[in-house]
Amino acid sequence: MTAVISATGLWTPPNSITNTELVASFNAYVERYNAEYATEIAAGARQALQPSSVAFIEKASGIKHRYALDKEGSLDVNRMVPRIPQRPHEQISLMAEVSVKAAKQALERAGRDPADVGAVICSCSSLQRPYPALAIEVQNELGASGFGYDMNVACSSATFAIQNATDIIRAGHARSVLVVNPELCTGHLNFRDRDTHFIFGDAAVAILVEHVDMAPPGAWTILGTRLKTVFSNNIRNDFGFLNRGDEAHRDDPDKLITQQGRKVFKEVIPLVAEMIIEQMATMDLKPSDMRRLWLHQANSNMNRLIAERVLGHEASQDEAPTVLDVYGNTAGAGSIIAFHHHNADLKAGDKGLICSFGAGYSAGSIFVQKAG
Ligand code: CO8
Repeated sequence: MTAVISATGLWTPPNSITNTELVASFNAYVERYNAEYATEIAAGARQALQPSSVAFIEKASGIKHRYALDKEGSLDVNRMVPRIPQRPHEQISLMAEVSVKAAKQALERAGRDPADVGAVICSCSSLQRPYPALAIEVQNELGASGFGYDMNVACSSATFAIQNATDIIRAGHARSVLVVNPELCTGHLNFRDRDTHFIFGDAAVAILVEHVDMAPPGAWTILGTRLKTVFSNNIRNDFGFLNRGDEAHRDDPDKLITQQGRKVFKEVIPLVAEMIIEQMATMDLKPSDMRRLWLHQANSNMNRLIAERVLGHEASQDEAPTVLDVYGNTAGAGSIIAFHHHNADLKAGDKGLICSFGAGYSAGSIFVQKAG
């Protein structure tokens, strides 16, 4: 056992949006759109938009609220995009700022001096710029040593980065690795799309992964990791620097997240459940050995079905805690938020699983055991 999770940190935006508020904004937009195009809609030349519903959202996803960077701009029917003023180069960039907030909490919880951190990985669904790497800005802001780099694996960004951190430690390149996972999902969410407008929220997490010799009290030993990817277009975002080469399509809806939710639901459940069960067999772990599952927070029905396949019975909230109702889907941060809020009560020797799944498709599992 080479590496441990020494501590985690969480940054949550100050404002939460309820389903009622979100649906009111969306339905006002629908009403206005349908009135504006009433003649074309009546002539069959254009499709009327359908309203959203709180009851559908709660039944289909389990989401009740989500935190948002800018509630007002996201809900303003004349805008429906968060207001995020551009910052001068001299000021810390937004994604680095929220990462640093989460990171400081993780470092403080571990009692770690930032100068002892030897590598920073910033891993998330969407990076606000290609370079310089946000991780290097975070490294600089904290006064960490060593090196930093960015990576992106959509909803599996945090778990893939935890495996990278473990590999860095195993190879001896650094002994203390800070993973930050800033997920400002409302920045790439289409608040005018009924199928996705309710799903995502904003948050940032930090995970301090360290050599076992440095483990503070309450650390979690990393017993094993596994990553899996299978290509799929069912969750896609085509935003990128090449878009400027085709002005006609630069602002098409596919430059924000689009997904075939039902297909994702059906295809990802078996993929993830099989991956976990196979790894448990390899590690000689029985379902009864698993004290808690901290699953990716995309959909409560998906989590119920995955947990049931892994444990062999319906999981209680204690066995597979949900934070989705309060946070919505925070992409890579979801399983870590669940872990952050729900690991302190476990005892030394208890085993659990942090598991992510999402676009790519990508899935990552990190088996952990509470150290003595
Ligand atoms: N209100 C009312 N009705 C609605 C709404 C709404 N808001 N939305 C859809 N409907 C309608 C549909 O149009 C459909 O109508 P009809 O039957 O007439 O065609 C009906 O409701 C049923 O629709 P669905 O079959 O789509 O409903 P589901 O029960 O499948 O629920 C979900 C939809 C909630 C999206 C569900 O399928 C789901 O959660 N799937 C899994 C999705 C998932 O796990 N995605 C992973 C995403 S995470 C990731 O990797 C992305 C990373 C990048 C982050 C980016 C942040 C912006």
